[in-house]
Amino acid sequence: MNMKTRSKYQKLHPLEHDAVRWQDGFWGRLHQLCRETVLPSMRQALDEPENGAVFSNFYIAAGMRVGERLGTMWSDGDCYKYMEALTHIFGATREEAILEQLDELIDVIAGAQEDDGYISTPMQLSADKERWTNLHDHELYNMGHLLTAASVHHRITSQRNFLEIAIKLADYLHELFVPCPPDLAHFGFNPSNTMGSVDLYRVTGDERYLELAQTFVDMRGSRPGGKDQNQSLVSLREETRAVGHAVTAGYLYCGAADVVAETGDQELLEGLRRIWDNAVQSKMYITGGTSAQHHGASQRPEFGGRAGDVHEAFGYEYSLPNATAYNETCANIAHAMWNWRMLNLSGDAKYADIVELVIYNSMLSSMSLDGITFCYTNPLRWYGAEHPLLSQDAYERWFISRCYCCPTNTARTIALLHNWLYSVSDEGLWLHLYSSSSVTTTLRDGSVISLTQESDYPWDEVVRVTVEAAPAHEVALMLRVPGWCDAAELTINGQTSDSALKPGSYVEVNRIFDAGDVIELRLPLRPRLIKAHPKAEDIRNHVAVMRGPIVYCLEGVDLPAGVSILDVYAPDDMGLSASREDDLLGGVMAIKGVARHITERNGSKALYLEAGNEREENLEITLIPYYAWNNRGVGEMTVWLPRRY
Ligand code: FUB
Ligand code: ZN
Repeated sequence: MNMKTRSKYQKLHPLEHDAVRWQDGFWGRLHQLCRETVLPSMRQALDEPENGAVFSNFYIAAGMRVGERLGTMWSDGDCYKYMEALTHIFGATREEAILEQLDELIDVIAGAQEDDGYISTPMQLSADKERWTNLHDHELYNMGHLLTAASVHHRITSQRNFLEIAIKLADYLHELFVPCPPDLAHFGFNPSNTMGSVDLYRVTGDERYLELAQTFVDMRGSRPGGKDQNQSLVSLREETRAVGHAVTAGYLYCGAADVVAETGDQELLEGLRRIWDNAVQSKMYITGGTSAQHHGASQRPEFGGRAGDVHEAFGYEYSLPNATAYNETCANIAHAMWNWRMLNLSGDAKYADIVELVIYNSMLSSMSLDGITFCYTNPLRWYGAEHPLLSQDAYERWFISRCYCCPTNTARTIALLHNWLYSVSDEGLWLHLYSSSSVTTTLRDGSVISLTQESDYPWDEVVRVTVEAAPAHEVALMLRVPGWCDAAELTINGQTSDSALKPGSYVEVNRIFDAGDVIELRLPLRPRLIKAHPKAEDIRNHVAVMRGPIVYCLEGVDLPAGVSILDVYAPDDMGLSASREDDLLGGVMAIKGVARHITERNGSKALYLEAGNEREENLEITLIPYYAWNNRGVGEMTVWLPRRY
């Protein structure tokens, strides 16, 4: 076995799994919540018979319990994501009890695995189902998450118990898929299997698993009869658009980026870049959400529009409806995961901007502030108790659900986020995200650097980096200047740096550092009014408010009784200012300002009225971070406010 620490075609590389430790900051507090509340309560949910994901299936398949299959066909995959999250928490805490919980589950999973390596318990417990006959049985989704969870487990614990299960499974998959059976060409929905195969390749060094991952990528679009819904109509190498089911798309793009990192496949990378441009420039919500459609048709002019129906999917270019936005949490997280991979392939800060946008907004919005309940869709407007529910929408977040994919995805992303703060390259150490933490890592030349980062970002604008230990030679630190920040300032030991601080780039500080050196990056945070491309008709002539990476929203509960969000608009100057509210929503920076309130619509319920003659008055409003909405009961919410009534 030959654990790989470096992907040959990646510019930036991950740090050791234990290099970064959270301290008391925004993400440090969430990591603590994840450890103390989110995961223990999630374990209870995963033992609830009514939940969409359940551990009981493994016990039954292993012959350790008697009972019926419960949950969805993708239940196993969601259980593995929980185990992956727990493993990351073990990496941070080394708590024996976590290892024991994992070991117990791994023993059961080993017992559930078939002799030939196959494991997907919902299939194994369904006498009427046959392997590899229905895409929606989610076999590859379940297996892919196993491969990743086991690889992470081996990397962090050095144990082999989970890894052996993954190897046996991957050997089975290699034999089945690498010959490319034509009837399985488009098999794969939410294809975590490509990422999982590369993860296993990285911990074992076994080239067959990379070959398996390449096969999974190349299968798509390789035969007639593909569909946009699962990105099998056009091969990734020729693709120009982000289409179809947005989780399936995100996972596919992640897997392809992993293959590029190991093979340097430029044609595939070009495809991913084109898809990224299309997704980010015309199909992404301001929150980083990516799926505009619950159900619809794929827009594909080059096929005469006949690309088939889609659901839970990317929308048309510039079609970004608010109240009916789907924005599944898993899709948003997949988008962040893809951008994290593109960042490491290129070192381009535009990808880090999207990672940051998603994690603070359309990922965090999925979880209640107490870490116990979750949601699936993340719309940008809500009409309160009268909101017409579409598939998977809910009035309030829930503890269990018939589809439990999103909660475990959120938990594992919070649990692993310390891995996304930094990367190393031949040049030095890259700082992507800001939150109080400490890091000790080995640079590419074998020397060791230790830093602490102190910051109350995203509420506060100062990031203070103190060098704790550094090599006796020059080292480069690359600090990210976010794309939204046009007035960044940098000081080194109190002296203003004359380096260019271009928005959306990394500023390089290159010198021989001494212990005690302080680098201070100031990222001025002011409320910014954001407008959309004029083709985005749902939000044309609207504005949204952002401060740093945080998207704000207006909630009905913050309006005077009897005032509806529908009667509020944003005048040219709202006099917006931020204020720290320690008692609001767990402690947030709120934004206050003066909007206009239409006080009279002449009582008419008519769909159309002659414009004019509305009466209006000033209205003081308080905007809260979008991620914190729906924590104070069911009510109205909007991210976008019209410019004029
Ligand atoms: O496919 C299984 C789950 O249902 C996914 O995670 C969601 O995207 C939805 O398709
Ligand atoms: Zn989901």
